[in-house]
Amino acid sequence: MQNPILKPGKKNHLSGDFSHAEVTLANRNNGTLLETLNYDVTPTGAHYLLNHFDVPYVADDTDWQVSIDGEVKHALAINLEQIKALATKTNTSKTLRVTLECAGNGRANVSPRWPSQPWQMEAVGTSDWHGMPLKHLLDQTALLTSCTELVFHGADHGIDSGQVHNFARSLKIADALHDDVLLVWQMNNQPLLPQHGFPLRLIVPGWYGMASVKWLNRIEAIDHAFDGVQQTGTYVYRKDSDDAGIPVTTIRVKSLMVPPGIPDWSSRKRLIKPGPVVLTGRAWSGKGVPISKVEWRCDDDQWQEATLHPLKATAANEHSYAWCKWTDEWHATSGKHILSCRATDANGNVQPVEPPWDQAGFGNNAVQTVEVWCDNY
Ligand SMILES: Nc1nc2c(c(=O)[nH]1)N[C@H]1C(S)=C(S)[C@@H](COP(=O)(O)O)O[C@H]1N2
Ligand SMILES: [Mo]
Repeated sequence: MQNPILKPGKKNHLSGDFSHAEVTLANRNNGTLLETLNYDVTPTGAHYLLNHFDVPYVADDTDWQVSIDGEVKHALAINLEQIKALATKTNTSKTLRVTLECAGNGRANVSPRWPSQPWQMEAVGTSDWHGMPLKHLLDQTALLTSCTELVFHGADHGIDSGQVHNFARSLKIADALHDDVLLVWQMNNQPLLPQHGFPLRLIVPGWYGMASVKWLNRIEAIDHAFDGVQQTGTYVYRKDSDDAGIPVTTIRVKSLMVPPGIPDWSSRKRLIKPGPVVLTGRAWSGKGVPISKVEWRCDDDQWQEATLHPLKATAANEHSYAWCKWTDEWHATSGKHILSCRATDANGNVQPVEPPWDQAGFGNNAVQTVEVWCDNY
């Protein structure tokens, strides 16, 4: 009998209730709590999580080694202590506040949906990531001119689409050598948590999360286009399975609202009292492009422009890749209402009202809707 894991059948879209497999994934990969959008930096334990396989057990980070091989003049194996020493010696340590979002965020709101991690809207978070620019480590190896891409390999191992592999993603040389692509060993001034890539990961600001490879232990310089499972088998915008598609890269403009009022425990439906209600949330886009406008509306009323509160950058920590806070006040009247918010970035990209179709539910940046009941409770 053929092993069904190694010989997977064709996947089909789902509608209706979540499947057992989707709930299993959701229990492993937590989303953020939308009320933590109040914090400029997401509390570390409330940052969303997306792990394809199992979290590798790393007892001790001192002997964690990264090998750099392939199209390089000097192949190298360097441990984390040596990487930190190099950052100190070359004075290249760097911290960036980065909003990370999973490319599959919003997948569960696309109908019919793809059987995968069933994110509704909560796969986003912002952290202060500390490490050093990748390019300074690559300086030590001298990339050959034949090198066109770098493949980043994680230590996690599993099966997807019938293929046994370690999680691995590539970047084109020009993207990988960008000043802001970091090798990271701290998240919010603490060593990385095991589930966030301890002891070493990549952070690719402005890109959807899949590019930021965790448990990084190998960098492979190659002279061709990488076609690993996580590069070409998935993370491609496709209309259907026959579509060659377009690779998923940088984050699309998006905003979220902290759901106002108080929740009902099991349904999560929300109750507010009539009168003034503070609305607040966050908005972000990819590639370091700032947010130029956030609007919100109640039901089908006119869109109202909210006040933006961009984070203040410091010399030690630029904030161009971090989300922007927005606030406004709403005068709530009795009855059931649907609140929505939508952001526009400095390039004029606006969130659509309907999810853009993608067969696997990637890049869904449609406006969030929050249902509230207004009553004198
Ligand atoms: N090695 C490895 N790196 C990985 C992943 C993974 O499963 N394995 N998941 C990726 C995806 S899809 C996302 S969205 C981010 C999530 O990072 P976080 O769990 O720290 O929020 O990590 C990326 N890096
Ligand atoms: Mo992701």
